[in-house]
Amino acid sequence: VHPRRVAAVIGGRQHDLYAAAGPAGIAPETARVVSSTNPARLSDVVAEVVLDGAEAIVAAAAAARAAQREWADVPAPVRGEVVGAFGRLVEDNAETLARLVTREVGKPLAEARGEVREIIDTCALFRGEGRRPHGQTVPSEMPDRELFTYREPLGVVMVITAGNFPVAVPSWYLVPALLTGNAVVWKPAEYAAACAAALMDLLTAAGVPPGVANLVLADGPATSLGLERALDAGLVDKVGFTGSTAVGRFVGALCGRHLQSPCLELGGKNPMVVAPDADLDAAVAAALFAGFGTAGQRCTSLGTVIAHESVHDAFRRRLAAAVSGAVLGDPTRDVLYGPLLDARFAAGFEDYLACVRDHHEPFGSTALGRIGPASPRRGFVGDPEPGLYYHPVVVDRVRPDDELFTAETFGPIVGLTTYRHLEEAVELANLPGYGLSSSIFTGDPVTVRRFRRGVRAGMVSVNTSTSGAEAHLPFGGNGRSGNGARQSGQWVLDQVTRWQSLTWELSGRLQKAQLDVSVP
Ligand code: UN1
Repeated sequence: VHPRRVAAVIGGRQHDLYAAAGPAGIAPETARVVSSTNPARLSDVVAEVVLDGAEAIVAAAAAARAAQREWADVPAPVRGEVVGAFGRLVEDNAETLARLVTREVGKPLAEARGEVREIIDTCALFRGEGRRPHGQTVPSEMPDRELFTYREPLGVVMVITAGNFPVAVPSWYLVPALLTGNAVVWKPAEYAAACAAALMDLLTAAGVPPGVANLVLADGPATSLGLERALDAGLVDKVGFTGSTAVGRFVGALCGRHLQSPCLELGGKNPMVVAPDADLDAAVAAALFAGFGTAGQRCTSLGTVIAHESVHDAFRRRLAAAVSGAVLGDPTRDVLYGPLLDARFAAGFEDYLACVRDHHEPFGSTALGRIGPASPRRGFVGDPEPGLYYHPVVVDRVRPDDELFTAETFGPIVGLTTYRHLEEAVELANLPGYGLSSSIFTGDPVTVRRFRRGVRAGMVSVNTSTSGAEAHLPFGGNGRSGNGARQSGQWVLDQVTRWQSLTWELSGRLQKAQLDVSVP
């Protein structure tokens, strides 16, 4: 299979390195080509990716600005039909798209299919929302006066996404932003560029006009410079960012200087509390999926299990058995997890393994580090050698001052610690400073309520996994996990629209609010 060449799409036209100068007048020498490879077989180049410089981001934002007004004038129900058509196209191409996700980022096929399903669900929701972006009628304090509210698009939304959910998470931003009449510039992760190009093709085929959706590929420094210039030039009205806390801080500061509040979806160190009355088998099944599914590379992945000391030993024993019995490997097969996303993520994960080697009590696996001929694993399917496969690790007795307790590791590693009283469990759950997802295993409603109210997480699960939120619930976090913005469902509308009020005087006189109010 020849690798696909992926280049920016600006104003509806492909910007290719070998074109003399791109459609946006971008000089070809500012671009360079990198490969996006299959993490399960590194010799398999999925895409050749043309990375542009900062000027491509500015050009894309300008193209979006030019196209947005006309798009906003398309009636909302008609924009809803475009979103509906996009959902149908995703459905018609679901298997191809899922296989591409698996090939490019190594996600097991079943999960990739689920990810594609999440786009279809999002489109189903927002297709209907095209007929429902309701404003309000508000009573006036004076006679013969009408008050209304309207939702208006923001203008240009810049979307910057990670590659662990290369198609679903971008659609959480793109679909509602487009539905409400915004134009978008999307900068996906370069190691997921083929997935991005496929999604972009489907948006175009669904009838999103040229310039209304633009795709740019750029590395971190070019993206931040381009974003800064586009903000300076007044070409971006909102930034949606999914990625690390460190980059989120940077994006937040940049937007703050332009008096903008971005939608930040950052990391997590998601806790699972196992109470004394917990169903331990259910808790182990959830810990296995949440901690090791997607190779621990979801922002909602389980970080630390906080088990009551009375159940710690039993839980530890069962989790160890479940982890060592898990089937890993080739993501096209029926496995718990496949390779890590990309070489950079593997290198980052190795750093955490180094601190496990030095300080901790690992168990649940026979080895630490990369799975390969020198470090084989029972229950591995496929050929481990050419892929970025890692042993699963559980580390017992993590303490609050351990790096592992606070850092988002983004790999197949789970910490275990104990508590005595629920207050202590809540404190440990909040201690790393994140606040994305959390879960508790108990049958006691009073315990659930106390945990829910005490934990900072935007998402709380009871008797189930920290990961795997449904696509129509508010998704997002606080603290190191984000700025309180919520995605998904109707809540995301507040991220992509602004409220406008209308005061309509019908009395023919000047009636002054607060001053001309007569209360009998
Ligand atoms: C992410 O990792 O950025 O709740 C999103 C979940 C998925 C989304 C994860 N629906 O685990």
